[in-house]
Amino acid sequence: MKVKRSELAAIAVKKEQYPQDQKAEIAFVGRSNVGKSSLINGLLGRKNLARTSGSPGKTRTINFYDVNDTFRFVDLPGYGYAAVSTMERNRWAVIINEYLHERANLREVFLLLDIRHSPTKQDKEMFEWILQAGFKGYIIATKADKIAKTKVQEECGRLFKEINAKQREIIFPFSSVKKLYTESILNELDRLLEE
Ligand SMILES: Nc1nc2c(ncn2[C@@H]2O[C@H](COP(=O)(O)OP(=O)(O)OP(=O)(O)O)[C@@H](O)[C@H]2O)c(=O)[nH]1
Ligand SMILES: [Mg+2]
Repeated sequence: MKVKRSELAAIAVKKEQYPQDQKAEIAFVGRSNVGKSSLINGLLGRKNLARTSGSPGKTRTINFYDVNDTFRFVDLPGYGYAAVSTMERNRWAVIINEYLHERANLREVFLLLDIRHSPTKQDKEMFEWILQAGFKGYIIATKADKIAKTKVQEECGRLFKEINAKQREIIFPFSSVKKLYTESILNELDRLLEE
């Protein structure tokens, strides 16, 4: 896939604010700071379309990005960010869950995991939900530039085991800093949008 056009289509916290059409949507979920917004920028070849930050809790709304006028990437708030109040965390959880559970446009959900860390309880629960909801269970191992290139496959294998995945082919490494592995993710997106 070649990304020719990308633009912010909507910012939402409740479903009345979601775009009102039938475009297929690909959503990215994961812990705060794992690299969801950076991944979207990387795939789109944009520097700062999705806002990123060194401190967790940057994305607090659902941000919809139109791609080539044919489908959308959906950037969600992260979970598991300890430094905000319980009330704020619950508010984000409601925003995320309402989108994931009720959005008819949602075609696939990608779970992002930091390649250097073990999945948390929340990561495992999210992955279980993704599979049980009938999605394929794509995983993206982010920040792959932080480890040696020769270790990337091994660490992907470890993450894969720790999250209890079953098909070897659905984990992709990614680095937004070194712009590595973008092609394979875009190719997979092509395939799944054609289905
Ligand atoms: N080294 C490295 N740093 C990355 C990579 N991806 C993201 N980061 C950094 O990680 C931090 C968080 O990135 P974001 O993309 O804002 O993370 P997020 O998952 O959208 O975070 P929230 O919006 O808070 O949930 C930023 O400082 C990024 O520069 C990567 O592939 N490699
Ligand atoms: Mg973000």
